[in-house]
Amino acid sequence: MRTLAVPPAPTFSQRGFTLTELAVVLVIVALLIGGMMMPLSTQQDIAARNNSEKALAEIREALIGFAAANGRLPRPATSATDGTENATICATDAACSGFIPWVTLGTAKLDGYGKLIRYSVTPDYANGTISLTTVANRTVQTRDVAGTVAGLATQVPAVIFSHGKNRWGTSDSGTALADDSATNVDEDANEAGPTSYFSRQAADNTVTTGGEFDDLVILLPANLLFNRMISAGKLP
Ligand SMILES: [Ca+2]
Ligand SMILES: [Ca+2]
Repeated sequence: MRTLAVPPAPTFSQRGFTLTELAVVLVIVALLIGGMMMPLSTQQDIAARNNSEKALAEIREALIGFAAANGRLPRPATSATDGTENATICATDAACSGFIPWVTLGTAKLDGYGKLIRYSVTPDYANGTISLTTVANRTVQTRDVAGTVAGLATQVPAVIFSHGKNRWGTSDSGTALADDSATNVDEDANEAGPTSYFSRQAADNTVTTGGEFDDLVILLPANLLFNRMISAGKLP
């Protein structure tokens, strides 16, 4: 009769973590969390910028749709808290520069930073029916690599823009946000309008020519607007 040899029971050393080992683990965990937190804020900035760009593009489409239906562009919102189109005819360029009429258009009111989206439209494009000879007067400028101002587009019917994350803007409740800079002259120009705007490379450095800049500016070109209005049968 064979007997099976019973292997000896394994022995374990009853040993826990030393304080040094725990400290090392905690340091590693802290480093991992720190490493994840940094990109998280960067990711939020990227998401806010993407959301702003998306909102501006959708508004441009809605503006074209409004013109295709009405033969003209809408005037800006009545106020920061009333998103219906201003019922009063724009008597000046400044009167046709304000906030997007989000209720009339059925679009977003705010950019990715919770600020009201801005809108400036040539009065002749918003007060009456547009024709192929209606002259637009909004201008968009940029800066070349040397910082010199260069024309980007002239005779633009409308400009749609976000003040970006920093400096200027208006909150959802209608509170004006601080400029906070004496060097951001291109952003100051966007705030002031009413006919000339800047669209350029973002910069954090205050000594950059034109100053710090994080605004997002898109324009509605006349040719695009005409093309879509012709397709809709609103222009000959
Ligand atoms: Ca800004
Ligand atoms: Ca300023």
